[in-house]
Amino acid sequence: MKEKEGSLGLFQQFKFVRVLHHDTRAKSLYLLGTIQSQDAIAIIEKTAFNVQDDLLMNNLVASSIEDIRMLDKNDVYHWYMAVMKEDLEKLPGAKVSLIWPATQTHIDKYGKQRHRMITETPEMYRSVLAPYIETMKGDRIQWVYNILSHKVEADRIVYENTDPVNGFILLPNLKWDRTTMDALYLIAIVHRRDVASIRDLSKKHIPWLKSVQREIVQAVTTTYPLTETQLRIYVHYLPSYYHFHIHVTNVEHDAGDSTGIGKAIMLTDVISRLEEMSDEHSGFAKSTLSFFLGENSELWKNGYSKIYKD
Ligand code: G7M
Repeated sequence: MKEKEGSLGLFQQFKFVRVLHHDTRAKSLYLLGTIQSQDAIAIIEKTAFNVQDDLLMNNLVASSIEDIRMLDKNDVYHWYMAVMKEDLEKLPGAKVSLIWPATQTHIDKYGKQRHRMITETPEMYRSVLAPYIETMKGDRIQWVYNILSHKVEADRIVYENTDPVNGFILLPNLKWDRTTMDALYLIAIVHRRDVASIRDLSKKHIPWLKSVQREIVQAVTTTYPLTETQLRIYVHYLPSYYHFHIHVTNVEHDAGDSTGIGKAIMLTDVISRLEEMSDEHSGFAKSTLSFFLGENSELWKNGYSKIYKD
């Protein structure tokens, strides 16, 4: 088995503890384990088919089914089980991600949990979320700073505007296998550090947001065989990481909760809501925003559950 330097070593040391979550629809398994006595999370996800390329599809049907056996038939309906051919470079069967060392926040995030809808007023934001965001800066977003300083993932940058205020880096989301065009998933991480979430956006940010959106579209459509109307460009509220970033997916891609109501807001809608705000200093800090929240999260357990008390 060929693997990038060092990473297989780490995965080999993974000692299984328990299943955090099995998502049968997304065909993903979230496992808790340990590596060198520290918590680790392994995410194993079956890859999607690549249907972009007709040749590949011909090939897939003709030669990629290694073995097939009919289970049953009924009138015009026939069903089979099959073994697919796999190839680590061209046709990998699964994508594996490892989080190590994993924090309790990671474990809470990936474990199966029930959810709550929160209607967050500006006062609730100030008293509950804003102090929580302060605890989520620094180490928790080290991966973001590593990308912004070109320490990691630099060879995968799709586009960069290096301006410290207006600039951003566009690169593949770790959730993308980097080949399946129908599942294209990029993120744009801004260079500036004064916007943690949309709550920090106000009318003065409109020209900046518009230029970021324009540059994203330009970069994606010149790099990949996709047009502007095939892209879903959105932000999360709540995000998991409090440094402003924008999600870019192929509109065909089912990104699960990531595009769900109560979490995803289209960037164009963010911009037009700002445009509709009356005075010059208005922004999302003065809005009421709704989102869903996992019951395992600190924010629910030590924050909003105390307000809702049900
Ligand atoms: O919910 P939120 O908007 O905070 O989503 C953050 C996104 O960043 C998720 O879609 C993650 O898959 C993605 N992401 C998280 N990490 C830790 C990394 C990383 O290290 N590299 C890349 N390229 N994307 C990441």
